[in-house]
Amino acid sequence: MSLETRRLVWLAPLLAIGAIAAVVAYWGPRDEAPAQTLACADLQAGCSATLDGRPVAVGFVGQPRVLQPFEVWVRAEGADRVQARFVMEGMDMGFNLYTLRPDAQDVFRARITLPVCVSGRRDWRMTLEVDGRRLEVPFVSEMS
Ligand SMILES: [Cu+2]
Repeated sequence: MSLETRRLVWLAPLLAIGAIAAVVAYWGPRDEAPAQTLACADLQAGCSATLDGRPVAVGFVGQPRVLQPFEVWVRAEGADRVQARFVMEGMDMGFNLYTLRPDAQDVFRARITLPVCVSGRRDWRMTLEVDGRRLEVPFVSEMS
């Protein structure tokens, strides 16, 4: 093996690793912007926040009661995509992701059914995603 070939033998895997690392860095998970939290005392009345300079209002129709559908509405003028995810801190509650659809008045709505918590916890967090911007809305579900 010539010196040149030996150098290539060493270099090729390094280049390959470098290329893979670059692809992972480019396509891999992005650091999401820190989510904003909206503490809403009365979600039946609705609350509003400013998300990335745009006003967003959110509320519930009906009480969030486990296994009984209630509605989430979001007003976010000009929004294309509104999704809501329901999680419990430190507990896997399954995949509770809903896409809200705009009604005739451009209010985004979805009917939600929360699963039963095996620990009997009622502290939920709704993560609203409005065009990729996240708004965390903690709430407590009603006793069923
Ligand atoms: Cu739970």
